[in-house]
Amino acid sequence: MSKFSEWFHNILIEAEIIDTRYPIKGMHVWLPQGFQIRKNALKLLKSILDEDHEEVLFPLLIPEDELAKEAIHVKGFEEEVYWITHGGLTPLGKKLALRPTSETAMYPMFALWVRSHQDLPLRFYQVVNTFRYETKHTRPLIRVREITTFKEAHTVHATSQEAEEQVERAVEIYSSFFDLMGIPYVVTRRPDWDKFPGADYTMAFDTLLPDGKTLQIGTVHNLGQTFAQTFQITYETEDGQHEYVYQTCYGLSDRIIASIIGVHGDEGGLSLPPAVAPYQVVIVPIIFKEGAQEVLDFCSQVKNQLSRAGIRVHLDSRDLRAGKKFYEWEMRGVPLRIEIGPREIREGKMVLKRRDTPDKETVECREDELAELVEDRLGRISSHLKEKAWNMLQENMKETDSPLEARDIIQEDGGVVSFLWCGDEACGKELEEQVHVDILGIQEDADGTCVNCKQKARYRALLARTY
Ligand code: PR8
Repeated sequence: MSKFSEWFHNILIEAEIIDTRYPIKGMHVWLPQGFQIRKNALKLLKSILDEDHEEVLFPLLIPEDELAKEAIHVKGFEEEVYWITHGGLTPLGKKLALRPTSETAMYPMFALWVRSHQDLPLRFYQVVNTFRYETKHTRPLIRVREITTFKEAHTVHATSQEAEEQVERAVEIYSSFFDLMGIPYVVTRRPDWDKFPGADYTMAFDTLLPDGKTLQIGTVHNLGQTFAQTFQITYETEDGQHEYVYQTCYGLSDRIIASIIGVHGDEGGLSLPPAVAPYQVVIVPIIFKEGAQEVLDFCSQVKNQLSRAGIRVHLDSRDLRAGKKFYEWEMRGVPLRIEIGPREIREGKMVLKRRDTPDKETVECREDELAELVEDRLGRISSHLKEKAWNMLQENMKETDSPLEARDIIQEDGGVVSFLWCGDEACGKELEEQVHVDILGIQEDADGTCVNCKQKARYRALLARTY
């Protein structure tokens, strides 16, 4: 197990994110701390999506014949589907699949809903659990068999151009979501052999974890008319013709939380972006034998002030050593700590300690300016975490014009290597084998010669070791 892998597993337990002891491989229990981070992240995401999407909720089970209808799609998922075969003791006439994703649950219904061009576009999303019998090594939050936080959006359009535009819009939506949490990413168009089963093409977001491996954290698929033809989703045009619709879908998973933890954490534990931290601020009273009540009362007032300003704040009044509390809240990643003792009260000051920097700062605590001051520091923490994470990604992106050099870079330093590529599948697969990595995807058109086969290059492509 790599150092990061070990760190990641330990922090999930120590910071009480999830309990991995549930007796089914790849399925875990969200604990209150983890659940709060998840809830805050989903709240941010929903607030962006709700601007022009509608939230729905489809059943978990999909009848076998619907799942099997779209041949390429079902082929892509056949090894990963969990089946329900019985209701109690009675064998079911028709097997039911636990959704691995919901295209085949939703699209037969879309066929009923879409009638005329006036019904379009449709933009739906749901946040549900999906099930995939992953055969690769499972890892908590990263590769699970029950994806508990599957946010899937599905859109329906009259024209191919509108679907294209929706793909761009979805990339913008996910970019702004990841930006709020300071998670850096590269966006690529996946190679054809690695696209979503049934899609015309797939755009993917990948971030870099500290062990130099990338993690795919989101995907956007242009489905073209493939599913529309399979499920007969048609609409009547203004001049009375019947046309197939164009569709897109895009999804995120528990990997959102994995990346928040992995990208920002350090040897002290979690370091949470204020946007998702369960507590953004913790107040630790510094208590001596004398004047304890006065300190606690003062801390309470500070807490109320911050709380009134909408800041998620906790006063840790437990009868424990302050040092122990510091350690615990740092490990849990609380962005800002406020320390107040008798001396601070006397001097009208308080001590601020940011999780993301080593220094402490003593500030005046004028009541009317306090919330503003704390908000300012939380803003600085967000920017700093984001900047640090982006720098880390950029420092670990290298260019190469030789497969051997690519292999050496990846083996020694990990990270993302970019190169010129012809775009041919056989050449790409040969390259993947030679370098022992995956091609993440292509980023732009390019001139020159392919790093592997020396034919004309069509793209700049990225490769990395991936999760
Ligand atoms: C779709 N249909 O399904 P996608 N554990 C954790 N995260 C995972 C796992 C797993 N086992 N498998 C995939 N993901 C489309 C889009 C509706 C929505 C994450 O797309 O199969 C990956 O980060 O690409 C992936 O980007 C996302 O779920 C969506 O899955």
